[in-house]
Amino acid sequence: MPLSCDFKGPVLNCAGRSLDLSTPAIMGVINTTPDSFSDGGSLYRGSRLDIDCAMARAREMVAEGAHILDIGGESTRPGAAPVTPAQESDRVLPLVERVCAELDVIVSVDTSSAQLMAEAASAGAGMINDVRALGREGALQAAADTGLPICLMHMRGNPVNMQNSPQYENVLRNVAQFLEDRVVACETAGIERARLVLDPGFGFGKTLEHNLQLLRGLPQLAELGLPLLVGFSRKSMIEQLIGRGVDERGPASLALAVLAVERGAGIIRTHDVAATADAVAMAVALAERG
Ligand code: 7PJ
Repeated sequence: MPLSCDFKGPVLNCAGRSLDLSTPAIMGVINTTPDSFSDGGSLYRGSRLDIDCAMARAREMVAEGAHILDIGGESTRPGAAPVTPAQESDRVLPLVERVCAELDVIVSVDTSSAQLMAEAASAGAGMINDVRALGREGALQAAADTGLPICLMHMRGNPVNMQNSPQYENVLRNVAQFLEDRVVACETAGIERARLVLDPGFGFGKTLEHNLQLLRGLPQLAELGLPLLVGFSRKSMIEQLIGRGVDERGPASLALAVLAVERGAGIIRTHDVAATADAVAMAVALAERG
């Protein structure tokens, strides 16, 4: 199969920094949670986030080629303890402030909290990434007011119940319809289409078969005409396919990143920036040579 050379994404204005999606961009994940599934607690000393350690990780990811850093403070792992908006802001904002002040990178804030969206934008964040697609009370308005690009992700159910035998009539069509409906809700709230990025939400209320159908169907999702963000990094679909524990899923995550780029993904969300940047650069270089 010839590799697609059809990236042609737009340039997004992320609080004054340009995100050029004419080739795929790398989004590095920084969790300020004590309990995320793959790297939770790695930035903690005792019960507190070690902000210097988090800054060192952020600096390293930028040096490795991250275009965006996605900073989150809510674990969406099944069974994770819920956080209040105040707790989430306490975890995330100090790091957002420091990264914006010290590093030349686009900061994305991974949140469903209207409060944190507003606060992060004031602190200089350049993008909002919401796994609930602005479904929470006040989120549409808060996101609209920031003027920032927004990633709308599909999730079936909520993090507590999402993996209890999720069912779809046709997962690709259902996810596409959900995302289109959220785009319309955004437009109604005053968020222009050109500010939106879409994500099918791999692993969020999906069986292995659903995830595979969505990966196969990425080109159809790309036809919605908006950039696609995908996150496979270290997710359990890798264990289901080739039996790797969470610390051994890096190489398989690269394979998925390359396949997603071939199918039109514009932003790859990853815990492993250097390796993913190389894998994606290789896919792009080959595509450019036909
Ligand atoms: C995703 C995310 C994803 C977007 C998480 C993890 C779980 N945001 N936040 N897409 N996953 N847009 O890091 O594996 O797939 S949290």
